[in-house]
Amino acid sequence: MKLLFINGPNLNMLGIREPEIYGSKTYADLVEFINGFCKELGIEAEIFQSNHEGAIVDKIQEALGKFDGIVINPAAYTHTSVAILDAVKAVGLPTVEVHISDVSKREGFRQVSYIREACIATISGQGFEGYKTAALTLLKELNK
Ligand code: CA2
Repeated sequence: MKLLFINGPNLNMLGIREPEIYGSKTYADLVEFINGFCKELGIEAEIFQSNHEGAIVDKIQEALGKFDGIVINPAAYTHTSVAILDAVKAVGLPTVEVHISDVSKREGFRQVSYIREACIATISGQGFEGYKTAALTLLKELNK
């Protein structure tokens, strides 16, 4: 099973500010956490982060034929990007949306998700653990 993990803008800044919202762990800690549970679960993982919408669209397109599913935290692009929504629809790979914070309890603009309609599930407010929940959701779906 090969999963692509995509992280959007500013997630590389985790742990540097706003620890009350995103925790005090860094992006390197997140990468270590994802690699750790993937090894445990026998998942082959690639982890990608970009601050650029087009780079994320390119990465989603390149996933076709290479990966079985996608876990994506589009960060701020969640709330703005039709291009990322269209890319996920175009490749048709099972995709789970994940957010570290509980976006449903935050500002109104964070409660809007363009990508959600193309995803099999949304995991929000579980911190880093949400990435594992997302991967397990994909495993279940792919083993059906
Ligand atoms: O909760 C999440 O995972 C988010 O996707 C994180 C995004 C935010 O724009 C979404 O609404 C919810 C932000 C990514 C990280 O932003 C930082 C801000 C300050 C300090 C460090 C990171």
